[in-house]
Amino acid sequence: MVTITNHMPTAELQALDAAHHVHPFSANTELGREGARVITRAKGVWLTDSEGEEILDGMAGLWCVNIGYGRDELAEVAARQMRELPYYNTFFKTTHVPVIALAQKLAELAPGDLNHVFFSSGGSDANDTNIRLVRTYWQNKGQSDKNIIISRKNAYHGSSVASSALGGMAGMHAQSGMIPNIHHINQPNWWAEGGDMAPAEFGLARARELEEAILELGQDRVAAFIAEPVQGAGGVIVAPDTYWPEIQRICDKYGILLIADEVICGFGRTGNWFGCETLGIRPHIMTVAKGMSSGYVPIGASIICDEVAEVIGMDEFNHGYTYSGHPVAAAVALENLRILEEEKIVDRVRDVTAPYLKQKWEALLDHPLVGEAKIVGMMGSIALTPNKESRAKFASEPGTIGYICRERCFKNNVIMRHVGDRMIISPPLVITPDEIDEMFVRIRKSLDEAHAEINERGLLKSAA
Ligand code: PXG
Repeated sequence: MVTITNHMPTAELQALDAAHHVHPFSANTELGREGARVITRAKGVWLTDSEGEEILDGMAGLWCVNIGYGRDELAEVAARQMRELPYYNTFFKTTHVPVIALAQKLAELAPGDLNHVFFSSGGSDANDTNIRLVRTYWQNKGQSDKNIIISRKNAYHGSSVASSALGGMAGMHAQSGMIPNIHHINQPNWWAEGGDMAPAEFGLARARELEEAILELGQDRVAAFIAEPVQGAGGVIVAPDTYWPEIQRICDKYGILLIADEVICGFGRTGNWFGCETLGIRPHIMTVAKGMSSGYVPIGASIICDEVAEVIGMDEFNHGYTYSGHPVAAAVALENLRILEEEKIVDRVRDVTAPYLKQKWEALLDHPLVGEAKIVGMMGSIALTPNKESRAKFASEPGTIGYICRERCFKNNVIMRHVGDRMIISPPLVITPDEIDEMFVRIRKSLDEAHAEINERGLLKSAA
C-alpha cells in the first residue's frame, strides 16, 4: 500500500512542494521561497498543520466543508462503493444505483420544478454544461441566434476557459481571453460603487442594467442571465434588497433563462437549502458543487427545470464528462445530504448559528478599520476602510491592507480570507456558538494587530 507520510520535516515537505507542485491562484516562485503551510489532519472546524498547530477554519476549506471535517460515515460509504462498483459511466444506455438515488434526492431538495440533474466533477464544468445547455435549448426551439449569456463583473463562475469567460474576473480574462457571446453588466456592490445613491436606489439601477443590456443586444439574441445569489469569491457581495425582485421581473418579462450559480450558496450556506430560496429567485437552472459533498469528493451538477429538460431531450445532447455521475462521488454526496438533513444542520444554521454569527459579525463595525459588515447565513464580509463616513478606499494598491490582515489571521490560527480590501468568512455549517466565540477572539486580535501595523507603516491613508 502507498503510504503518504506525515512524518517528514516541514521544511522537506515544503521543498518538495516547491519543486514539483504548481499551486492554483498563486505566484509559485514566491510561494516556493516562502513555503506553503502543510495541512495534515482535520476534525470538525479544526485543521492541524505539520507543526501541530491547530487552526480554526473560518472558510470551510474553499467554502465547501459544510458538515465539517472528519465524518467517518462518508469514508465508509466511499470504501463500500469502491468495492461494489468503483466506476461505471452513464453514457451508452447505462445507469447505476448511486447516480439514480442522488439525482432523485437533488430533485426532491431543489425548489420548484428543478427536477433533472446533469452531473459534473465541480462547479466550473457544471457552468460549461450550462453554456451548452442554454444554447442548445434555444437551438432546439428554432432560435439559434439567442445565444448571448449575460453575467456580471466580479462574478466567479469557475476557472475553465469557458466558465471564467462567463465569470467577471478581469485578471482571468487577461490570461486566457474570452469566448464569444458573453456580456457583462455591473455588480450590485453598493459599498464600492454606490456613490451618492441610497442602497435601494442603487440596487434598482444595477438590476435595470440587465434590462438595458437585453434591449441593446436584442431580446432575440439574449439566451440567459447567470448570477450567484450572493457573490462569493468576489468578496461576499450582498445585493441591496431591491435588486433580486427587479432581476426576476426582468427575466420574466423578456423570457430569458435565469441560472442561479449556487456553488457556494447551495446546501445550507445562506440558511436555506439554496440561496435562491433565501433571496426569492426562481431559476430555470442551478449550478451546484462544493457543499453537495461537503468537499469530501469532487462532484457538481446542473439542476434543470422540467421545461428546459424537455426541450433538451428532443435531440441528442452532445455533452458529457467521463466522471459525470461518478458512483463513488454520488454515494458520498448522498451520505453528506443524509447528514445535512437528518441532523437538521440547515435548520440549526437558520435558527441558531447564523443569527448568533450575524450579531457578532455586525458588532465588528465598532472596529476602527471596519466600514461595512455584510452577512447572509454563514457567509460574511467586512470592508476595511481608512474612513467609514466617506466609504474611502485606501491609498495603497488595492488588496495591500486586506493581505496584511489575512497574514495576521493566518499567524493567529484562524482562516479568514481577503478579497481586495474586504475580509470574508464562510465557516463549516456545524460551527458551534463556543467555536464562533473563539473565532472572534482570533479575528479581533488579528484586526487589532493589522490596524497597528497599518498605522506604523503609514498606510492608514485614503485614496485621493
Ligand atoms: N461557481 C461559483 C459561484 C464558485 O464559487 C465555481 C463556480 C467553480 O467551481 P469549481 O468546483 O470548478 O472550483 C466556484 C468556485 C475563492 C475560490 O478563492 C472560490 C472558488 C473556487 C476557488 C477559489 O474564493 N469557487
